[in-house]
Amino acid sequence: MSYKNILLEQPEAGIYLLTVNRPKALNALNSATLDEIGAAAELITRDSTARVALVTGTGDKAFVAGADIAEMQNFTQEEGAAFSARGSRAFARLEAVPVPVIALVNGYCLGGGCELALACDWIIATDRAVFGQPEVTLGVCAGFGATQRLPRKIGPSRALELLTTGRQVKAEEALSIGLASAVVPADELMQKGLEAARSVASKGPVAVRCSKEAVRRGADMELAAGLALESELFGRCCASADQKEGMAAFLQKRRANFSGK
Ligand code: DAK
Repeated sequence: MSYKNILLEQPEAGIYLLTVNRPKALNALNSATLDEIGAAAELITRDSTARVALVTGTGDKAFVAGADIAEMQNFTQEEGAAFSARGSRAFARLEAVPVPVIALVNGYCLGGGCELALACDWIIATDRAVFGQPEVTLGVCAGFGATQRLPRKIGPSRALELLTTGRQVKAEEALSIGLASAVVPADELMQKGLEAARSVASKGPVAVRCSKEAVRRGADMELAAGLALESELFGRCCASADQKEGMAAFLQKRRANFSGK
């Protein structure tokens, strides 16, 4: 598939970089962009050599300023529901990517943009980042997952406050409420993102994938079932060449050379 609204690159082996690329509309998400994000997520999922992915937006003004208001303006009920389902499908595909996906948030991260970041595994923001769910200002509720993912991330009270006031949250507050995992100077975002990506990519690939599977699937389970899942995945790691190599390397006081098998 060729992309018109996103860029999909591999800056280094095993590291994908997905950039939403509609700078004239502050990278707003229209239907085509949502489909392309979903397709890119599928491609990364199918690539057994993928180790980690970064998601960002073109320019230093916005990560993504929301769903495309121009496209949504005259939606009927059916069209609105279909658009919401389209975004949810794309973000579910992103969330299901089996390797860690890190959002690099540069500037405005509003509405559907915040929902895109929430579908990633963690968020690195610049000190100029601004988060928010301003949908109610436009007369709609969130439609790409924020009513579900935001409360799971920052708790129902804080989520409802943001979802019903549309209040914007600056980077430091995003960090303090656990929405962002780190805040970095604006000109260091890509460097810090790549450092995080390299750190993930250097670890045992089977173990990294099992860690994500345990956390993601476990989030919807009762504790006992989640712990059983973890045990099963730990066993899977022990059947891997990566585990033999990682532990041999430790005992031989050398760096592990993982095969991802
Ligand atoms: N959609 C389309 N175009 C956008 C946009 C957006 N979300 N945000 C910005 N733009 C466009 C502007 O229209 C402008 O275009 P031109 O006039 O140059 O052609 C260009 O980007 C630059 O924006 P500004 O001139 O406004 O730039 P400023 O620096 O003055 O302001 C801003 C930046 C981010 C504060 C402002 O652009 C802004 O407030 N943007 C809208 C932010 C927002 O409300 N985002 C949430 C969108 S609603 C659902 C499905 C989905 C959703 C909800 C329900 N269902 C089906 C139920 C999701 C909804 C949303 O995400």
